[in-house]
Amino acid sequence: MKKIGSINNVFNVLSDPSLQHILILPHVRADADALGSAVALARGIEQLDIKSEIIVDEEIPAYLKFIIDDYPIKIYRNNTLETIQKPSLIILLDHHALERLKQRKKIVEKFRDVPILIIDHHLIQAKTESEFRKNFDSAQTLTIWIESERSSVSEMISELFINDSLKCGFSLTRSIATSLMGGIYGDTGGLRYANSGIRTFEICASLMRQNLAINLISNKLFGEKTLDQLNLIGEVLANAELTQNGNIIWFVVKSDFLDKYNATQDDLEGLCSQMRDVKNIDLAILVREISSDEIRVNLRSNQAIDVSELAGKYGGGGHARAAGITFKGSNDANLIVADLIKQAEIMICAK
Ligand SMILES: [Mn+2]
Repeated sequence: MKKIGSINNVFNVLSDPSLQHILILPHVRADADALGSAVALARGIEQLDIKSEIIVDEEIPAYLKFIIDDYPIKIYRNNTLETIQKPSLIILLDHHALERLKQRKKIVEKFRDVPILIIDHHLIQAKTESEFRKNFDSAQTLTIWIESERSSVSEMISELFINDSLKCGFSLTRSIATSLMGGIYGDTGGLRYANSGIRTFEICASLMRQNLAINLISNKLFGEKTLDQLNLIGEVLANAELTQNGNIIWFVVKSDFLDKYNATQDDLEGLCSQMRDVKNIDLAILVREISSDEIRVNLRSNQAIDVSELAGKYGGGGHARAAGITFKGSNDANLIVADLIKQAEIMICAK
């Protein structure tokens, strides 16, 4: 399914005068889009004199600090569950599955009677809305706005600020516009990917009226790499392997590889997209050994293959051109690659 609900659902929920405190939960390993949309939405909600709170799973990566612009984001700790105040609404942002909250899933489970609002742009595996709703506790009121053809959730949240006919009371500031533009840029690779539509450009034009420093946003997201990071990319590209047809490129990042370059998993963001930049590549696969019992796979593609469908075969998901999978338990990275390539080749041939 590509779409459930509409922006009007969000408007109706946010206009409820009894709202006092809204909790915003972006997906685990929050990226530019998840954080940009969360901070913009939180600031918009505060303009309505409603308290808002963002809780994430891990520290904010340094290169995304500009998107936060000093907004006080809370990081989930051992005592969070005991100390957290009961919200009047929980918003799931840039995802639509409780599993993508990781440890914060416990918050939703604790507040079973608190309504949930979902705002997302990922493809929906369920065939119907009622099938989708079965993934949630039936006691919980669920309001949904999912549009999988949107470039980013930041694009969707922008509508709340710039769509005058809505009259939601949000007003755009330079700080909010920077967060939103950062989110849109993050998910579209700087407006280069196929997910950038006419509406994306119209929204970017509206955001630019806030005198955004687009060069600084680009630099933070795509530039400003240390020499170690660039050397790491160099080694990945020098050693990446190609299938016989030359249309699938892949690389396995072992845990000791990162130590060599003083790198962290954050430094691998965007790397799979760079592998896709190789000419005539239909699919790029980056396999990362996170720990002895976790392997994470990034998939990037061109029109030859829908990687959200490929990821779906392994319990992962995402978008047509960018998706991911997490394998838990002890797995052999090379066997995972071999199987992914086999499945991908079948899908590419069938097209
Ligand atoms: Mn996104």
